[in-house]
Amino acid sequence: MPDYDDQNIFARILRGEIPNDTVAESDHTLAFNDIIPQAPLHVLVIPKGAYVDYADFHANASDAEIADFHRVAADICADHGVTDTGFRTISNAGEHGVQEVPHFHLHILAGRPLGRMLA
Ligand code: D5M
Repeated sequence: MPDYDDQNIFARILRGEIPNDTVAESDHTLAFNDIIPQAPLHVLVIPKGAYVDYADFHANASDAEIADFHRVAADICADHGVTDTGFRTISNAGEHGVQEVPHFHLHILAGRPLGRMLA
């Protein structure tokens, strides 16, 4: 796994160097609208800590950070009323997962039929 790059765009958002469209914030977690939305609801949930990807976060974050992260993500789904109609969560990781921003994030997509993900 590569070292954490503290110049990645989500690190810069967390430092307040560039703006974001915040959806939710808690002690350990920030959620904001994706700048290139792929669905009517497209939120990115990120930990405030410096974790490269899904594996790094779940191996090295505290239980409090992990619980907080998933609580924020689940609350966003509930608050936007998509738990009945359905939604998709995705975390791209590494080269094969085609992760562009090397700060762990979860995509929440909802608001339209999303189709089958796997061909
Ligand atoms: O997806 C990275 C995602 O990050 C992609 O959907 C665009 C989004 N992005 C990039 N820059 C911004 C800013 N500044 N605000 C909001 N969203 C942004 P990945 O899973 O890494 O391929």
